[in-house]
Amino acid sequence: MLSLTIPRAALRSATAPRQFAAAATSVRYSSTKSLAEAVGEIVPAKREQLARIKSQYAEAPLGQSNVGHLIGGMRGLKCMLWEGSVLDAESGITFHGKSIPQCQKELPTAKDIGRPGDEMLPESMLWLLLTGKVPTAEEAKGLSQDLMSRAKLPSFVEKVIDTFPKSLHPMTQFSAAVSTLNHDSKFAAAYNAGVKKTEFWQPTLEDTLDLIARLPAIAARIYFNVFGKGDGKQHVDPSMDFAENFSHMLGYGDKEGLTDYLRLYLSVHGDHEGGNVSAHTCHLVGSALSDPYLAYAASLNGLAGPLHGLANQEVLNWILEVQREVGDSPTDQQVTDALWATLKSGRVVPGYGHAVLRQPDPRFTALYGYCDKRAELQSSPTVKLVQRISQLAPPVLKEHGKTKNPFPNVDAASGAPLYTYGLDEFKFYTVLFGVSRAFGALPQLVFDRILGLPIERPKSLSMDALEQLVKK
Ligand code: FAM
Repeated sequence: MLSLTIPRAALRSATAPRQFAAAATSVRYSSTKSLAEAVGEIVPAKREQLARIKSQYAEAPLGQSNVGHLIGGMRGLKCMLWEGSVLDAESGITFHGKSIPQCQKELPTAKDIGRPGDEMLPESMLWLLLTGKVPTAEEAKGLSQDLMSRAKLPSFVEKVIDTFPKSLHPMTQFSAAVSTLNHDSKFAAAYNAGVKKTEFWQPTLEDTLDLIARLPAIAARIYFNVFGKGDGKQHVDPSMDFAENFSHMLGYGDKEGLTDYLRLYLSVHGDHEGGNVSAHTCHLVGSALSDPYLAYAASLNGLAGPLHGLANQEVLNWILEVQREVGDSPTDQQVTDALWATLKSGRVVPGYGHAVLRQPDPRFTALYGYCDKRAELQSSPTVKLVQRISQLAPPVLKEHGKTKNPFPNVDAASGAPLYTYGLDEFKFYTVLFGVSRAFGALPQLVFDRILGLPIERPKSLSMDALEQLVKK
């Protein structure tokens, strides 16, 4: 059992101790474990497993890489370690072996920690991703309160955000603000003070928790500055959970349906194995031992691309375009015509297709399921149109014949409930995805450092060098 001997203040100090002798978290609740203690418990087994794999299987082939991989975005190439989740083309995502419906059944919910709401807590998902174990309700609550105790932004970061022009895309503001938080990185301070490599994971975990805790305040400040909603102030109520506080900061605290939706949204968007652009970027940049703030800011820049996270903004834009064209009660033919018009104009249908999945995305199914449970969403024309398109688009995309997966992905469903609840500034939607992706990308940085994974450095070739090689 690890003892909690390092005060948080010492971790903040630029002269961090040479050794992180203990997992560090000052917040402890009754007799439950802190997350740092729970992670500390799995460290020896994880290291043993890697040592075993290395000694027994280092030369075992994982399939061949070929020229198609090199010029085709490395699709399907098995070349990354990622602990939190694995994505199967047919059955979708599992988090340490648990599907989304299993997580919905097993992970502590808002109600389990005494808050109004039925959805699993993103805090519970974070615990699962970092430890492989389902937390007890007390552990989930303890983690929630720990995060709330770390949520305050340094005032200089608020000032930096306030200097951004309103016209600067919220994702650019978000990534820039996250970068500035590295001023207080405990990992960077500990590294500079000479902490041992085997102990890198501890200040990385501290930064991970600090960063996740502060993302809502950054997002809410940007939301207030750009769209004038919420109050931009950081009122954190320690009795509330992460999503509830976030919802209040954004100005939607009175909307229980939106708050509960945010819990589900943040939980299912967190981790989607390692190869997607945002997750991979965090791991890549972190492999240079850049601190978690720098690694995650880079990740957000990848998430801001329209083929990745920005697709949720694109979807809503496009849905409203279609809605304007076909009205609130369209015929199937009108919707099908609108889909063909998009494809014939050379655009992609946003929210459809996936680089790995070959079935409807289980994240889509979970968010769609939420709409089915709430009367206010069932009656929304925007939600109805999203549901209609999810039935009509797959045959159109199959007939179009290009995409390998004609089914909806998570972004097809995520925006319409937000829109219906009044969070209708869809330029902000990818920021919500960005708050969530931290729950998956940052835990892997902790694993990277538990395992002492090396700097990432694959081999590239010029076309001339490639031709010389294959013609030999
Ligand atoms: N509409 C029209 N064409 C599509 C399409 C779509 N939704 N999805 C794929 N295609 C096309 C694709 O552009 C490509 O055409 P070219 O050969 O002319 O380049 C062809 O079908 C083969 O692509 P693929 O192998 O099926 O997909 P990729 O693995 O290359 O790309 C996606 C995967 C997700 C980038 C792609 O399906 C797409 O652009 N979808 C729309 C944007 C979107 O929803 N992105 C969000 C993905 C989401 F899961 C996330 O990351 N948040």
